[in-house]
Amino acid sequence: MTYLQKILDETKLKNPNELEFQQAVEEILTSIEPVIEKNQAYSDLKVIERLVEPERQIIFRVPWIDRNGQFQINRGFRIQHSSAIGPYKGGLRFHPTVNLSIIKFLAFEQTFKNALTGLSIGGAKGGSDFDPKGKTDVEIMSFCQNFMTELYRHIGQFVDIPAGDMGVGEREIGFLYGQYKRISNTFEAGTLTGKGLSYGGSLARKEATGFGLLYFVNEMLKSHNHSIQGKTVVISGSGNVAMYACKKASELGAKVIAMSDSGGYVYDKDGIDFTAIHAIKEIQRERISKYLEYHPHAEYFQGKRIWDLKCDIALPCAMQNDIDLSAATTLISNGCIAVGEGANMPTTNEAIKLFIENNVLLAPAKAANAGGVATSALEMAQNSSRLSWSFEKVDSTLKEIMTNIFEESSKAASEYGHPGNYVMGANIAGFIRVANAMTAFGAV
Ligand code: NDP
Ligand code: 2IT
Repeated sequence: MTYLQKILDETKLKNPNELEFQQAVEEILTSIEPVIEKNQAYSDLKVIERLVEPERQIIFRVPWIDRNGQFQINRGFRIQHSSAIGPYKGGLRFHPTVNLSIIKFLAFEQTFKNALTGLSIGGAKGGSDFDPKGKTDVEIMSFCQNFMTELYRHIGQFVDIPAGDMGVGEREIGFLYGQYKRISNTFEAGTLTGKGLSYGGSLARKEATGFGLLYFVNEMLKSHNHSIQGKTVVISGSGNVAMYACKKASELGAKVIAMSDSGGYVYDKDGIDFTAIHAIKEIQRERISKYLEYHPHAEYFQGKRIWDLKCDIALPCAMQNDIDLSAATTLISNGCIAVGEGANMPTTNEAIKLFIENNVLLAPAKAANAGGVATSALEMAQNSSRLSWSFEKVDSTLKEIMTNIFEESSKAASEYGHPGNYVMGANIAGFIRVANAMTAFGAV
């Protein structure tokens, strides 16, 4: 049995019910074999054994009061995975499916993603099994305040900097920051990112993940002599990432024909209208089926799989494990040439393998969706300097960072014998940065 296989087996035994965490670890460990072979110090210093164990795991009770005056109890998490290259950094997810396995996989991924940005940020993730759907603003506020009442003692601008993820956007960050400010008696803006513009937020943070995804995908297509112009795109989800991916894809000349939410998908042969999606999702917080009120010629398919549509480019921007082997098989037989992962771990390991065997270009999540966290780090830089950058400055820096991430992933893939395999390239490039810092610190 190989050294890495042994670590993987032990990790599975030690975390028996955590399938998502196991999957994320497996994806990295199967990529880094050539790196371990070349550098004995990583195994001597047990870098991988250390990385499969988060530095700190915090689980807490969140009591809050609903609109009927009843007590509700949820579970809160913060996994501080690695502080090797900077303070812990990563989003908060509020979704009923949240559990320890999901937050651990997200924190693990975040460490390597953050390393790829080239910025000084470690990896973390947090969240709760709280379901924001159907809740009033006052309920959301009550939950966020009670969540922060525990979380505040574990975070800080030089310690751990949370941000948004599924179910956590500007409204929630406002409630969370307000409570942090109140109980810590500081205005330490760099403690949370994704803030509103009036109290330290950054222009273009909202757009950053979706825009960054398209900058990466565009670089990837160009380097394989494809143009994004005129390509047909299907996007799963219609939240923060999906929405701004749609906007940038259209701006670059592609045609987005379908988007979804957890209820179903809309298909618009004329191209999805970003303004309508934005109004329905970001402003009204409504279901995507409402798109038909704006564009009656469009079609809504309840409970149907969006990946059955024929497209050139698939952009999964919703949940983990959205594209399984069967969806990947359909996409390939329909002629899909590229997949850009806006969501975290949206493709199963079996589906990744199939895409690569079939020469489908795969932009892996930890590289392709790193624009969000990179722009969070730009928000922190603005907070530290007490300055606010223009939209153009943030956007052009984001574009530069995404281009660098593409080039680094591409270079690492070629250097280790797998040109064009950006999954391996991103895993290797991210791993090396973290591993070198850990090696420098010795046994910590
Ligand atoms: P949002 O909460 O804004 O949006 C999530 C979207 O996914 C919603 O449209 C939601 O629909 C949809 N969705 C959820 N479950 C399903 C499902 N089973 N089938 C189809 N659609 C579904 O979250 P974000 O856009 O912020 O996050 C999306 C993904 O991107 C996540 O994987 C997240 O980890 C990742 N990500 C986010 C970043 C960020 O900066 N926000 C940065 C990097 C990655 P519904 O409303 O019906 O639940
Ligand atoms: O998955 C992610 O990278 C995010 N949800 C963004 C994290 C951040 O700190 O901006």
